[in-house]
Amino acid sequence: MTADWIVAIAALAAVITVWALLIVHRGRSEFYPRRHHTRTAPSPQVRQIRISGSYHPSEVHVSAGQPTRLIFRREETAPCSERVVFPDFGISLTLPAYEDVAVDLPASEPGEHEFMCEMEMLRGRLVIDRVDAHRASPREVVAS
Ligand SMILES: [Cu+2]
Repeated sequence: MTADWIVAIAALAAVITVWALLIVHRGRSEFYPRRHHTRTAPSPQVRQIRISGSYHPSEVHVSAGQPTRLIFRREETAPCSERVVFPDFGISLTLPAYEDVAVDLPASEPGEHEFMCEMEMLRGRLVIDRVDAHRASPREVVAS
């Protein structure tokens, strides 16, 4: 009678131990790849630029050290704005009218980069701010 109880409790303890080990193992294998994934593919900082006679806004600020996605939307059919060129990044893209076109730029050092139409009549400027300068902006202080 007593021996039966000891066997039953030992069996139960073994089942609980295996179950606990499985949960810990599953938790680990799910947790680590997810962290790794967010580190290799950080989400870009997104800015929208509307084109109608000129770039709106014509000056776009982003933070250094983070990839950037600029979404151009050409709200006109004037052929002048058909292409946007980023000479510093070696990018030249056709912008179909009334469509969103994403321009992905790598994480960069602080600095300024012009963008323009093919004939250089429309001009815009991408300003990459130092991260601490960006943090000190009034909007960020209010948000924190
Ligand atoms: Cu032009």
